[in-house]
Amino acid sequence: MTLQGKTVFITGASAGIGEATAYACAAQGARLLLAARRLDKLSAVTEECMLRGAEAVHCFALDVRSQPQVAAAVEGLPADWASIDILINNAGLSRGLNKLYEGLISDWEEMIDTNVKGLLYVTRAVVPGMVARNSGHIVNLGSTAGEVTYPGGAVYCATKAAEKAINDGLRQDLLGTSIRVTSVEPGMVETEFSRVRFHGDEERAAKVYQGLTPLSPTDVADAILYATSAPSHVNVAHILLTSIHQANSLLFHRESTGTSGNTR
Ligand code: NDP
Ligand code: 8X3
Repeated sequence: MTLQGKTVFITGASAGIGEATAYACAAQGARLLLAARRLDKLSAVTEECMLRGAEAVHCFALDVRSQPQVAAAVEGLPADWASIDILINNAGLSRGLNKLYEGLISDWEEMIDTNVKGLLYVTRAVVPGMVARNSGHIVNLGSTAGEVTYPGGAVYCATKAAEKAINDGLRQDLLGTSIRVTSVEPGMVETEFSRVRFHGDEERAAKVYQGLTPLSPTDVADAILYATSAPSHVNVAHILLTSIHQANSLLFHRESTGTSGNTR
């Protein structure tokens, strides 16, 4: 199966994994609905998607933390964009790496509101249409962080453990329909993720990837395409992928120092 002519809705398409996934879908001739808060970045991604072969692109500013905004955006889609074939719930972030008892409450709120509640709001707005058409695929972005908790990451890890539970619960609730549900769970991917986590501290963010080869956003887009292009009777439930320099969310190997451990 290819994505030719399919309508694919990607949240968090202005950067990183969402952006790379938009390009991968564009190369297959998909119709792309792209959303994020930064419209200037989305406009640039839109242009690039058209150059790479997208059939059409409709982009719009969206903050997934606002349920009324999410509901209005999905309800207000132009008629020729209303039938979403694939939803990629990618918008998400981490904030801080503090010990739990020293964590910033505002960081916790932002992660939970985006990664858990935002994912739920978008799912709730889009999936009823899929059920009515008995057709669709939801891909959720999880993480190795949802498998194994690491120090300083309790709340981020909890949001990704929640993603896993929501992913599996949704698949159970859709049993008997033709709708598929997949969780893609990468280890470290070099994107804006660490810059966002450390509130713009570029130096600290760069250290996360020093001396090892992280996954690229394109590696993750490839995993998403694997799941979405499987035959229609195949539901890929989970894909967990890491770079060769990572065993799980607690264990990395830094070639520069020849050491392995949790040195995030
Ligand atoms: P980036 O920071 O590069 O991209 C995050 C995207 O999410 C941006 O497009 C951002 O757009 C969007 N976003 C953030 N908050 C909101 C919001 N409230 N409403 C709408 N869009 C929002 O990070 P990644 O590409 O790395 O992360 C994408 C997903 O992958 C996340 O769910 C992350 O948890 C997950 N992940 C990342 C890993 C990594 O190591 N990088 C590993 C495993 C999973 P904008 O700011 O314009 O709104
Ligand atoms: C992002 C990967 O290990 O930095 O989910 O939390 S990690």
